[in-house]
Amino acid sequence: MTSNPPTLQSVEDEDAKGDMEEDDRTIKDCIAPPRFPLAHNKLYRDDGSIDLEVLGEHLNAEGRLSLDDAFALIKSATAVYKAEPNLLRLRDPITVCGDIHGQFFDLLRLMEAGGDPAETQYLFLGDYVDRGCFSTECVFFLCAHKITYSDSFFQIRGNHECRHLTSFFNFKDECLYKYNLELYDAVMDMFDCLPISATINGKFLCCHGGLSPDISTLDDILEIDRFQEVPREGPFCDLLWADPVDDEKADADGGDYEDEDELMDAEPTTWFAYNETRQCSYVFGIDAVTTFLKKNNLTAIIRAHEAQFDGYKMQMINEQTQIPRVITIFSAPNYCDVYKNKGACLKFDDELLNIRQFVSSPHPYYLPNFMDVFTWSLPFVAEKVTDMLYSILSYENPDAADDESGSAGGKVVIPQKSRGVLKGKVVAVTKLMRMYKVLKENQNNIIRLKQLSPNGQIPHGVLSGGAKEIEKVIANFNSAKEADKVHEAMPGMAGKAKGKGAQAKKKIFFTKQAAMDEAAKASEADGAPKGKPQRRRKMTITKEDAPPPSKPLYGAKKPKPQ
Ligand SMILES: [Mn+2]
Repeated sequence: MTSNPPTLQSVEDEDAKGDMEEDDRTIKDCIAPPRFPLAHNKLYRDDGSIDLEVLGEHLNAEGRLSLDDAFALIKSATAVYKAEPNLLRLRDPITVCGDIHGQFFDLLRLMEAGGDPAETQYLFLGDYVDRGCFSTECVFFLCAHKITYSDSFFQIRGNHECRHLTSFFNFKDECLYKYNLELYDAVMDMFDCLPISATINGKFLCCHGGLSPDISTLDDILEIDRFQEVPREGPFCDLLWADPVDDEKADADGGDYEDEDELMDAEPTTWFAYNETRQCSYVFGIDAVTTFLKKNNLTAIIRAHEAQFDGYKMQMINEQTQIPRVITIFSAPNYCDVYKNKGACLKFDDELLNIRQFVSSPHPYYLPNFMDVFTWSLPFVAEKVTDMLYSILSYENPDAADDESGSAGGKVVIPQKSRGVLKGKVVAVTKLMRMYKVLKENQNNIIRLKQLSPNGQIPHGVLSGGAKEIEKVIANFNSAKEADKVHEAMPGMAGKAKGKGAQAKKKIFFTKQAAMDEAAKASEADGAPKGKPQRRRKMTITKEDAPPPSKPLYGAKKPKPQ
C-alpha cells in the first residue's frame, strides 16, 4: 500500500508526493532526497535498457533503488563479469581509472572528465567500495554501465572487493543501513566474479596492486582460480595487494626497515620484500619490474591502490625512453574527506597518454560509521548531566568548590564518614566533567578523524596529544596519510607475519624461471649478440585539469520556477 511509511517498494506516483514534501521543509534550500525508491518503469526504458541518466540523477539526489531492481542489477552484472577471462585484453583508446572508495559524487565527476561512457572505453582498477559513504551508489552505477556497455566498460577487482575488508571497513554497514544483508551477500558474490587484470595494446599490464613472485608470465595469471574470496597470500593476493618500492623512501634510508639494526644490513629492495605497510603480500623493486616487463614484452605496469597527492605517480622511469615502468593512478579526490589530494584518470590514445586531474565535489554529510544523531549528541548530553550532578552534590558539600583540581591530595581535612563518601563522588564527577569538556570541544575534529577509522577507533596516541595533535593529523595530505596508514594493512594481520617478514627481507626472485632469467641477463651484459635492435618506443605524456563540470554538482540550488 502506498499509504504506508516509506519502504523499499517502488511507488509509481513518487513525484507528486516528493513535491508536496519539499514545500514543508524548514530550510527551503535543502532539497529533500526522493522519498521513494526509483520506480521500475523509470529505471528501465520500454525496450528494457537501463536509463543511465535517470539512474545517475536519482542516486545524485540521494535516492535509493527498490530491492527488486537492486538485486536484478547485481545479478545481471554478475553474469557479465563471470563470462570474462582473468586477464582482459583491451585496445586503446581507453580511459583508465583508479580507486573510487565509495565517493559517488566524485565518480560522477570522474566519468565526465574521462569522457562519455557511450563513446569512451573505460577500465576501472578496483576499490569501488569502503571508506566513503556512497559505495552502494557506486556499485549500482558501475553495474548499470557494465550491463549497458558490456564490450567497452571494464572493471577489475581491488583488494577491498572482498568480505574481509568490507566487514572491517564500512561497506557492509552501509548495505545494512541502506538495504539489507542479502543485498550485501549478492554484491560479495558478484565481486568474486570480477576479472583481476588487463592488458592495453598488449603493452601495458593493469592490475590493482602489482607484481607477484608467483607470476612470471601473463599465462600464470590465467591459471588463477579467481572465483573466490581474495586469499591472504599467493599470486591472486599479490596482484591485488602488492606495492612498488617507494623510491623516495628507499633513497632516504636504503630500504623500508624501521629498526636500526635492520637498517645496518638493509639493501634497497630490487626484487621482492615483505610488505610491512600492508602486513601481507610484497613490495616489488626495479629488478622485478624490468625482468617481468622484458619477459612479457611489456612497456609498463599501470596500477592503483595507493593514494597520491596529484592523483597519479610515475615510478622507475626508464632513463633512455623516459617512460615510467610503473604508473599509479588514484581517482578519489580529497580521499576520506581529509587527504586534500586531486583525483586523476589516464586517457590512452595511441602513443599519447593524457592525465586528467580533477578536484573533489560536494557531497551529502553522514556522521562516521553511519552514526545516528542521538549517539553523536551523547557528549553534549553527558556534559549537561554531569554538570547537574555536580551542582546537586556540591550543594550538599561546601568543600567541593575548593576541589576543582580534581586531585584527592592536597590539604587533608579528616571528614566525617558520610562527607568523605560524598567528597569522593564530587571528585569523580569533576573528572568526568573535564573529560566531557575535552570531548565536546574537539567534537568536530574527532568526528572527522573517526571518519578515517573503521570501528570508531582513533589512531594511537592522537587523543592523548590533545586538540593540537588532532588538528595536526587532519591538516594535510602527509599527516592524514600517516594517521591513516594503519588502515592500509590487511585487518587482523598486525604482528602475525613478523617471522615471515624477517625471512622475506632476503632476495625473493620470481619462483618460476628466476634462475634462467638471471643467467640470460648476465650473458647479455657480457656482450652476447642481441636480436634485432629494439625499436625505440615513443610515448608522449601530457597533463591537464579536467574541464569544469557541465552539470550542477550536488547541493546546487534548483533554478527557481518562473
Ligand atoms: Mn587498494
